[in-house]
Amino acid sequence: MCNSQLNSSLYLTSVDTEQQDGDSVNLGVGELVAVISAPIVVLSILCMVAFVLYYRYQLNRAQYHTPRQQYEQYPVIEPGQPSISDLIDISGSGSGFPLLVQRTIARQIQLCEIIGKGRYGEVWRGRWKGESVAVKIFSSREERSWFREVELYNTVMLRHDNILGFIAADNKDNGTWTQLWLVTNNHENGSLFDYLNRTVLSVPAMIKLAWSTASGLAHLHMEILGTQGKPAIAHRDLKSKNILVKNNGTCCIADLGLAVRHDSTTDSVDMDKQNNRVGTKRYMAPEVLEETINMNHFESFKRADVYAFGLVLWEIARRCSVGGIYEDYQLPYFDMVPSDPSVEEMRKVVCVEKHRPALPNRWQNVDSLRVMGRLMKECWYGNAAARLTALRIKKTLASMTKQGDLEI
Ligand SMILES: *[C@@H]1O[C@H](CO)[C@@H](O)[C@H](O)[C@H]1NC(C)=O
Ligand SMILES: *[C@@H]1O[C@H](CO)[C@@H](O)[C@H](O)[C@H]1NC(C)=O
Ligand SMILES: *[C@@H]1O[C@H](CO)[C@@H](O)[C@H](O)[C@H]1NC(C)=O
Ligand SMILES: CC(=O)N[C@H]1CO[C@H](CO)[C@@H](O)[C@@H]1O
Repeated sequence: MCNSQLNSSLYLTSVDTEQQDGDSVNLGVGELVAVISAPIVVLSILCMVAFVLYYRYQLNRAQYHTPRQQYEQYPVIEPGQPSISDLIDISGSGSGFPLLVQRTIARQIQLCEIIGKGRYGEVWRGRWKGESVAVKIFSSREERSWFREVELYNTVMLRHDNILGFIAADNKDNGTWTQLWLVTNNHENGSLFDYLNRTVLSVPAMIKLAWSTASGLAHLHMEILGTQGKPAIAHRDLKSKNILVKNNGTCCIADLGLAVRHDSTTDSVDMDKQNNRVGTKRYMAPEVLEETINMNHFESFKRADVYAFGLVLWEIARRCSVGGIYEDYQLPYFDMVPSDPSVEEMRKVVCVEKHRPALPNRWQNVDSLRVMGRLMKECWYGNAAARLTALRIKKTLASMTKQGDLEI
């Protein structure tokens, strides 16, 4: 009822007054034009800006996913679709999944808890569609390690029981910060280093750990020809912290951030010159400590791996209980160098004084431990060419599996 009081004459009067003044009427029209056209001009400019921005955004998106066509033939994962093992069957190649699939997986992962931390970055336990996965998040300093590891997994047929299973890699860039992810299988029992520290082994359990690790190393070192083949690869940072223990007591080798491949056609080593990382000093072979290793000769790197593997065998064998007797867990050279030793400290012990980890006397009285002792000594020779090959070690340990069970 508000309008019932409205006086129409009052309204008309005001209009009349305006019309009586000629100047003010002219001004009114000019203002009217300005008032109507200004928003239209502003609005159309806004529309044009919005259109240009949207177009550029679309263009960016397209570039981000390039080359798009290349991916289209691959399965893209929808919710409720295949599990990781299904995908492994689909990709079938033994190397990584298609890159877009990897990115899709990585972006669907929920991080749950941190399970490891180090110079390299952090390791998280994550979940992907109900499956437990491990997510290694590299520090930006370790970008080359991430790059190298992803490159190896994506180009080489590496799928093997005793090499950590690769699922996906992703680099998320939020403008100021690049997060580098490597998603792999998760093994609840953690690294061999942690496992040995808290577990005492039976003879068969010892052989299982040693044999499976040797099997992984032999697979890395071996060149396989053909379409499903792989070049020979040397690890260059083998140690108990880079080996994981699976649920059934076998091991798998992890961390290929320093690995090199052999190009057998040119007999060259594809060393990543931009990566400044070096192996772990405690596990460095004498020729690496003395810098006499021939970096152009691929065989040299395999021999340095075998030296480090010998040290791992020693760590494992100490934890093997026979008649209730075993040694406590220790890192190699624990009694000869400080923690976090320098290259110079290691060189003095390993090259100058020619020390090697001591073999406990009790090992002489048990067949399997005597064989283990002999194997590690043959991995430790100062003369790299005299060392055993990973395949030889694997075969010796495999033959022990049968005898080992009889012995206890
Ligand atoms: C990017 O991520 C880093 C680490 O998570 C964070 O500190 C930084 O604030 C983020 N920057 C932007 C622009 O979101
Ligand atoms: C351990 O599990 C793997 C599958 O994860 C299987 O292939 C292998 O045969 C098992 N090894 C032993 C000794 O049980
Ligand atoms: C073994 O584990 C204990 C407890 O976590 C730790 O204090 C010790 O340093 C570990 N041993 C070695 C050799 O690192
Ligand atoms: C080989 C081994 O010790 N596996 C163990 C890994 O951890 C799970 C859960 O803690 C145990 O059930 C397994 O026996």
